[in-house]
Amino acid sequence: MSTEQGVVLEGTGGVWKVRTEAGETRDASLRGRLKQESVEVLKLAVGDRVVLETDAARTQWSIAEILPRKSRLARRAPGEGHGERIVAANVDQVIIVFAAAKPEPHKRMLDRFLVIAEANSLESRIVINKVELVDRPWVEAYFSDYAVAGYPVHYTSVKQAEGLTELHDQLAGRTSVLTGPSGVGKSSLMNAMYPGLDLRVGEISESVNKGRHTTVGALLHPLPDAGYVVDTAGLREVGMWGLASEHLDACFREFRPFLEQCKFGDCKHEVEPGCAVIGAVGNGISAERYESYALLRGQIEEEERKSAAYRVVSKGKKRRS
Ligand SMILES: Nc1nc2c(ncn2[C@@H]2O[C@H](COP(=O)(O)OP(=O)(O)OP(=O)(O)O)[C@@H](O)[C@H]2O)c(=O)[nH]1
Ligand SMILES: [Mg+2]
Ligand SMILES: [Zn+2]
Repeated sequence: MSTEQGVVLEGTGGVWKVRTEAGETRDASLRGRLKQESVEVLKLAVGDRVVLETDAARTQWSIAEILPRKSRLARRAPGEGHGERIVAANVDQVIIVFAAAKPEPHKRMLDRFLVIAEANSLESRIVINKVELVDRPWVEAYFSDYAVAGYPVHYTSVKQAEGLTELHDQLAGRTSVLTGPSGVGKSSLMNAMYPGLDLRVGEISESVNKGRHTTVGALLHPLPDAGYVVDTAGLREVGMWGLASEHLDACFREFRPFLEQCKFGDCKHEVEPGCAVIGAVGNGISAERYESYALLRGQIEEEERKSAAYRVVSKGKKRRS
């Protein structure tokens, strides 16, 4: 019996593709004992590091052990309720790509992606592609809130081969989740940075994949320079509504220095007197980011009200039956 360590690249129908340290790809199933061991095992995800075992003939491989994760991206905010699904494990960063134009950037959507990454305690990196289509000072001013908030922002153009080396350097040796709206140039960026690499990034259009990605899950692509890129459709739906409204404020990273200074411990930063967040708007927190917070908070609270009402209704039904 010999063992090998590897990284899970994808999983379908109980068979997991695992890339070994030697760079070979093996199909493996979860060992029976592991299957029963705990719920955690049911959440085996791409990016997980595992120990593979094989028989003497080296024909059958099975996953004997899942090594501890250092991070993960989940469909539900960590520790908040049931039904958590791990999209990818051992993620180092989330790369959020938008276009400077065509399609027009949507900052409120960018904020949602950032909240999702923050809720999972993951670093984010923002990429604004197609910058050759717009005035450079304008676009840098337009996204300046994010640099001020502390996010690295890359300005790239696949067309003019701009900013690609810098982005490439940040992907090397790390596991990155690449995300962003359709048509912003995610696949183009990957192909430009890794010529000849057959990446499926964005290949499956979101609409086609919509009904499938919950079961099929994400794909992990090995990069030539030792990193990985996770290709996952519909990060937009990940996590957000599992986040409790009172945790949203800390997901706006530039709010954090002020959160302890609000007069009330349970301050929602809406209308409360002595709110340090509101006090910092225009001076540490941009008005737009604050507005985005208020908007999202309203949406999450609305979801919470709906699901509380739903729980009451379904409880009543159960009792009658
Ligand atoms: N002008 C310009 N067009 C670009 C640039 N990068 C990509 N494009 C074009 O934008 C369009 C969409 O690019 P894709 O790479 O397919 O976009 P994507 O983000 O992968 O989209 P999905 O796979 O649908 O999520 C293509 O026509 C590209 O040629 C750029 O820097 N400048
Ligand atoms: Mg694509
Ligand atoms: Zn407050």
